[in-house]
Amino acid sequence: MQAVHLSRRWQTQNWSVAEVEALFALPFIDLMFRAQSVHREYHAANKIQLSTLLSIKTGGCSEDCGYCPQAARYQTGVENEAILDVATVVSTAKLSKQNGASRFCMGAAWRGPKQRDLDPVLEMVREVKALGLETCCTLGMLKDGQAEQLKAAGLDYYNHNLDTAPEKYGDIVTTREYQDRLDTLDRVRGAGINVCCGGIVGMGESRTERAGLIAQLASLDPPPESVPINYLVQVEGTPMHDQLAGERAIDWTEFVRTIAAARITMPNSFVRLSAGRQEMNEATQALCFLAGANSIFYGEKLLTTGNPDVERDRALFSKLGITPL
Ligand code: SAM
Ligand code: DTB
Ligand code: SF4
Repeated sequence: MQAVHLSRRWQTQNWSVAEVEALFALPFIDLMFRAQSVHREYHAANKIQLSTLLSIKTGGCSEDCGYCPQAARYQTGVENEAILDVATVVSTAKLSKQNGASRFCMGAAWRGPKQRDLDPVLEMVREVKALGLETCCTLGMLKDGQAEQLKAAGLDYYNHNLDTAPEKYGDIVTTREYQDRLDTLDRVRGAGINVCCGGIVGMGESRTERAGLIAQLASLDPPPESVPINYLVQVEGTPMHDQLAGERAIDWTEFVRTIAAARITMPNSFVRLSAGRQEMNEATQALCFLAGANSIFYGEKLLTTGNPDVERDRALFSKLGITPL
């Protein structure tokens, strides 16, 4: 019962980087046990939430995020597409509901939306919500008043990631600051929208920097309701391509440890095993679930890159006795 008692106390604690690093330093089995103990206290042990992603505006982005296939400045082969029409988005959302998703996440390759961009998105949110799905958007930085408009349209979650530790951030993105991201998160929170905020593992960061990302996320007040942990999808043409090659490769245990650290430090949050599942074997995914991941992206595509198809995920869930939330 000691672990149960401690986890309650942790919930209200600000996590220092050193404290999160101490979690990473635990023997793997001890860390798994601790994460699973916290997980069972706060969540149904064998239930996983399913979100489906759709890119509603693809490519041609002005930003320089070093991991991103949609940045206009990198030659990645992603074809630019103007914003989808509302009917296409709604019919895709209907299909994902039929497949069992409970949340529909609409992503756009913008630095941030202009008002003329936001208007059709508001309509999409209204119509997707009317289908009985939870709604999520990821549109980049928000200006004053935009989060309120999204809330009024029925937006449940806004995704905006911190991506990495503050001290690593400048190596990955130069066209906006860490503080810009925190400001957008404040606007989302202030409008009463649930926050979905996480980061990427495998961009050449150190363990201290991985711990730094988790400490930042856990110290948001309150912590994000949803925490996507992405394993870098290496796309040719982006500066981060080959980041996981040779000496810089990170071991699968390190990714699982990051999930466990997120679970322990943010006990109430849904931790999403996000991008990178297609490159991951089933055993590693199962360990991520054991470490406390209780949400995935579901459907054969993320935004521009692949994700396991629905049949494969159904088979994995069946092997593990997991059911969708
Ligand atoms: N343009 C908006 C923005 O940047 O906030 C929304 C879309 S952006 C693609 C959403 C998030 O996807 C990024 O913040 C990043 O964490 C994640 N992402 C993008 N490319 C990725 C990749 N190659 N591997 C893993 N995650 C990635
Ligand atoms: C998040 O943290 N991961 C998703 C979602 N939020 C928008 C995006 C992953 C994108 C992977 C690369 C691609 O498909 O373009
Ligand atoms: Fe643009 Fe978002 Fe990609 Fe950055 S992550 S380049 S802002 S689409």
